[in-house]
Amino acid sequence: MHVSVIIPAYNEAARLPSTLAATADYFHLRPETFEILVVDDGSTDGMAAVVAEFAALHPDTSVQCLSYGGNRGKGFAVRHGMLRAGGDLRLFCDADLATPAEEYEVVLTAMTQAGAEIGIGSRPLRNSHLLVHQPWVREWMGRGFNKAVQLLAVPGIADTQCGFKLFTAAAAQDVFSRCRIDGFAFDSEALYIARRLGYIIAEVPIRWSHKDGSKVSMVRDGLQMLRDLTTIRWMHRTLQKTEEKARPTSSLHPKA
Ligand SMILES: Nc1nc2c(ncn2[C@@H]2O[C@H](COP(=O)(O)OP(=O)(O)O)[C@@H](O)[C@H]2O)c(=O)[nH]1
Ligand SMILES: [Mg+2]
Repeated sequence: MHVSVIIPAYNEAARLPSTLAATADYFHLRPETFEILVVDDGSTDGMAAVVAEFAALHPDTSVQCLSYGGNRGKGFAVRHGMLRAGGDLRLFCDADLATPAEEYEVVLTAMTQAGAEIGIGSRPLRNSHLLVHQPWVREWMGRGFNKAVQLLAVPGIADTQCGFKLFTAAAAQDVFSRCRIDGFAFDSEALYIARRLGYIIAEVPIRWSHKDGSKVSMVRDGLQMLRDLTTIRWMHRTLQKTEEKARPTSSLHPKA
């Protein structure tokens, strides 16, 4: 089994060295082989050089920085990484490791038990462990956004926004090749498409700590997220009719 860890990153030169080290240390202890793909979302802080330096210092670790120039948004960055990754399993996680890399195993186990192709970290579940909360305004806005998500795109998922999601290769390919939202509402779009295609999603309680240094603007990004959310069902309205099929099989959970 080969795992791709995709880190969408915008001006994360300061946070990346410790994130890369923690991720590599964790995966070196696991039985899977792994690669780390940092997707440079148009950073201007010398981040690519930081990744190159890490790679040079750690020849035993496969670390690459994928760049395309320009700041396209987290959704674009995750999609770019997911579609270029080579892993049988593809994880995306935030550059600040608000969800520690160790939660990979928790999500994978839950996914396997549920027979799911997608496992998503979730903060508001009873067994989730929020070590450090977000500022209350942000937490409150997150809850409000989730109500809108439930209404407009994916009912029944308590937290679509956690930056820690694991996909089988087939699910990643199927879902992200259809995603179009470039901004922070991309998670809801991906889960909406996944449901339409019949994939099973396991929502998994994880450990999570708020990290300072968020670059999300509550007003500008929040409004854009709401706008994008309202387009999801319309944008993918033909999906069910033309492409819904029997639940796809995956290498992780072969049907036979
Ligand atoms: N703010 C921001 N983050 C981006 C962008 N593109 C990719 N990211 C990454 O998205 C992840 C989440 O960003 P962060 O600022 O920690 O958001 P928060 O924790 O939700 O407040 C990080 O890994 C960012 O580097 C972008 O255009 N803006
Ligand atoms: Mg963060």
